Amino acid sequence: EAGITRPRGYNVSFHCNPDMEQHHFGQTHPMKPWRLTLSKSLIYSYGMSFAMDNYISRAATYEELASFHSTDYLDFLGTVLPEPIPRDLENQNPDLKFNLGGSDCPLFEGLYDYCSLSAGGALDAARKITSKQSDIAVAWGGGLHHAKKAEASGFCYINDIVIAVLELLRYYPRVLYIDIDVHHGDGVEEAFFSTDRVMTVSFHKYDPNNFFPGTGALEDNGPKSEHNPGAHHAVNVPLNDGITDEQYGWLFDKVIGQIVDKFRPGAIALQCGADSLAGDRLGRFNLQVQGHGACVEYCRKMNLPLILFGGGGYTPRNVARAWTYETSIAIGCQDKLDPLLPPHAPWRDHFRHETLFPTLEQILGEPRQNRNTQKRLTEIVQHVTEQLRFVEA
Ligand code: TV7
Ligand code: CA
Ligand code: ZN
Repeated sequence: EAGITRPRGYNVSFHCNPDMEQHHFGQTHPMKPWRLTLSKSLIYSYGMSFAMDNYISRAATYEELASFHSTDYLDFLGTVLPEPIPRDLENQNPDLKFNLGGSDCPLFEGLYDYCSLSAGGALDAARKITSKQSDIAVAWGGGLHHAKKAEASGFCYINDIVIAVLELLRYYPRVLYIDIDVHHGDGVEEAFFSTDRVMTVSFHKYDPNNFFPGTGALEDNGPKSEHNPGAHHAVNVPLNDGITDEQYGWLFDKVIGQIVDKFRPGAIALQCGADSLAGDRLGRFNLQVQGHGACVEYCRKMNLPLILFGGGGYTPRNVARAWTYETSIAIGCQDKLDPLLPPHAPWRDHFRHETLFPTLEQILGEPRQNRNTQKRLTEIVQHVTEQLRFVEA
């Protein structure tokens, strides 16, 4: 069988920086930057680096970070010292400056470097797209969708997505942002609340009282104040526990299909948070690697410039599976991958306790009870159809 070859006239770039992956949020914190190392070694073991342009991303500059974030916040982020002793686990002190230093957004060694490397990768990806050197640019170290202009939130300090989309907006009249992380993409939605040049779409688990961040109801479509061009340009797809590949794929087709037809974006930014997979430590859905990857395949088939961002994902071996599979979709070699993980690889230990012969696509974990009815999913699609009547083509 032929190996993985590079299709002519079609370029995928891969942006990462090993320095980013060395950082630690703390022993018990669910966010593990080394999942990026695990993903990358799996991607490389399949030989995919030969079919992509590989770049070590640089750190974003202060000025680049300031394209979205306030200088007060950046100055504090750049000078604040790591906390010597991790505080109480449930510490959500309301006095925290910029929401920094609680248990969700701890102050750790090298925090500013971690943040600027994440944003640097996203920005490098955006520039490869705008210079037309890449058709698809992959930045698994980005996707930190909760960060606000002057506030850290939900493991996110710098919103690399907003910074990258702002770069895309210098070249494209309209950009479509899609978010398949299990959490609501609130930071990106809010950043573009008052423009009709970005449409944001988030699929997420929604339970205002029991699931972070509690926003993203079906009816929340951007402030409907008078003369706000951004009204109707936020789409929310609130879901319940246990959604399956079949249902999610159906919804994704219906929702994104209509939006692309109406909004006609010049580029797509896709946040591929892997916490929407079954078996995720924080997630609630039943998506398999195939169902999660089908969203990437759907976007690739639109034949528009595309950036793939990472995001959440708290069961590292499943994150590595999904992002490896999705990198192969970007390249277009998904049908050539050996379903069995390559043996004797250094990362193999992480999969060992599952089964003797772990595969790329089969993830382990008890499926959750599916609490999504077809009736509700149809309602969601109808709401989006009605919402799009207010959007000008
Ligand atoms: C993009 N869920 C980020 C998702 C951010 C989710 C939350 C935790 C959590 C934090 C820990 C920890 C945890 C097992 C899970 C209201 C609280 C409840 C902290 C204990 N274990 C993304 C953010 C979310 C930190 N936060 O979308 C240290 O779970 O629900 C909350 C807030 C207060 C704080 N406590 C949780 O995927 C990247 N945090 C263990 C140690
Ligand atoms: Ca989401
Ligand atoms: Zn998430």
